[in-house]
Amino acid sequence: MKPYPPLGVLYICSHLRKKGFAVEVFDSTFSSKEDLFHVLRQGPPSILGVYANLMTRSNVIEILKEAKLCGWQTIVGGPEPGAYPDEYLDAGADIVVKGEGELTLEEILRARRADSESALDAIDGIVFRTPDGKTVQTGPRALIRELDAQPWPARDAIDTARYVSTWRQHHGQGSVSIITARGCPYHCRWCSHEVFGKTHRRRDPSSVADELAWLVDHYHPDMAWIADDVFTIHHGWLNRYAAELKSRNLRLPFECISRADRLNSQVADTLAEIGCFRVWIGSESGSQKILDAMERGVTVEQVQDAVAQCKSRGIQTGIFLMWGYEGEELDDVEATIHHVKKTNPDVFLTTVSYPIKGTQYFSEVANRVEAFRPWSVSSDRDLKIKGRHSRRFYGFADQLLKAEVELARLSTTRSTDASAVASIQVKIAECRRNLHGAASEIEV
Ligand code: B12
Repeated sequence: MKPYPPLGVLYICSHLRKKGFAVEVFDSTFSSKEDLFHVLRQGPPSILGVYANLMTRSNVIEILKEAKLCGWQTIVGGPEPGAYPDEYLDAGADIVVKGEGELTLEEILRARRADSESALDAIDGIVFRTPDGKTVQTGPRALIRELDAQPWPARDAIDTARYVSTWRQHHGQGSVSIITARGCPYHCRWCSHEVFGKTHRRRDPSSVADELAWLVDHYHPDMAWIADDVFTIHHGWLNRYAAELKSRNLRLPFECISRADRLNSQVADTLAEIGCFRVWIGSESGSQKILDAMERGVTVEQVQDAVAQCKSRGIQTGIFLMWGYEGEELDDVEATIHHVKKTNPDVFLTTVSYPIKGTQYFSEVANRVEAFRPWSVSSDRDLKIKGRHSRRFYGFADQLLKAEVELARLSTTRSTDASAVASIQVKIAECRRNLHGAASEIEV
């Protein structure tokens, strides 16, 4: 119940509409697969584009199958299909789009309009099969040169107001989302760069401020989420954006994601000034050895400092942590626990690392990766990495982390209840025993 509109699809929609194509968006957030199938069956069949990421794979495959049965031509895009083109073609996609979708789809639709089958060869950024079953992958799609020349996402193509009201109904505050940039130039080995590569393009700060003002006028939100990979990456841009907001007297509370090395006291001041109430930071591990193995490009101390800078300005902090990266052993788990206690963010979220196809991490563990279930009904999250600690081990690590942080927080409150402390201490001892006991369990 914290839904956000699919901005990538809405960007494609506004682009194609501007170029004169008739586009409708079926938004699955407030709908069901049956509703979609009803639309597909009703027809008349035309061209269906489907967004896929690693979590939506099995649903997308069902949709492709149904669409083919009803006579639709199918195109699939988003961050996952480019990493598995053959599998998506086998599953019923006529064309897999790699990278940004706007220009590629425009060219595909033009070719379809001209009924020119052979023209597909000349379209960059796609994978398709010839009538004799040969897979063809065309050249790489160049990135859109000027983001500011693109229309804003077609929020009118879906029921955007319902997203805001759903937020308000469940959390007391209505939220909208907005993107100020595309792509992340950093090299973290586990991160998927399938769509934008390791590039970074920013929008003009005045255009972003205009879009935010428009969102406020149209949807009356109480807050916003900036869905960039690293919102504070460019400090000069941030200052210009802050000036644009000030000149419009616009201050909508927002949350965003950043990197510890792109946050400092001045950035934290600016964030607080323009309404940032929460920053999410990828912390990943409290062990420098593991951060270096990830090529994260950040130190443990930078994370601690960035969280402190934000907290001292009243900005809440959330950190992401990852268990089970290559080389992580008991000492590293303990280092992470120590780090989270010392950093004391408002929220911390943990995941057991999983190799996303197309990343350096995936290549590194590829010869040890095994799927539990067939590709079409699983995701890269389900991949087993042979030789790594067991799922149970990471479960105990998680329990220990939570118990240790709870104790650390209890000790800082004035009226500490001695019996509560004693019971957490017992729990910590048990978690640590379990963790050490499971240290020899290896995924086989
Ligand atoms: C915002 C976001 C979220 C939000 C999504 C809310 C929303 N509805 O927008 C939340 C927090 C919910 C989320 C969750 C998850 N996310 Co996320 N998320 C992002 C993020 C930061 C921005 C997405 C975005 O708006 N991008 C901007 C638009 C313009 O780009 P785009 O969506 O990719 O669209 C372009 C192309 O892909 C293409 N395209 C898109 N759709 C289509 C359709 C067709 C037919 C065609 C031809 C082309 C096409 O054209 C678009 C315009 O150029 C991306 C990273 C990123 N910067 O993209 C990660 C990202 C998409 N997330 C990712 C992951 C792994 C997840 C989770 C699995 C995390 C988890 N462990 O739970 C979950 C999955 C949730 C789910 N069920 O889908 C990965 C996906 C990797 C992969 N290979 O699939 C990404 C790429 C991050 C990363 N670098 O690893 N995420």
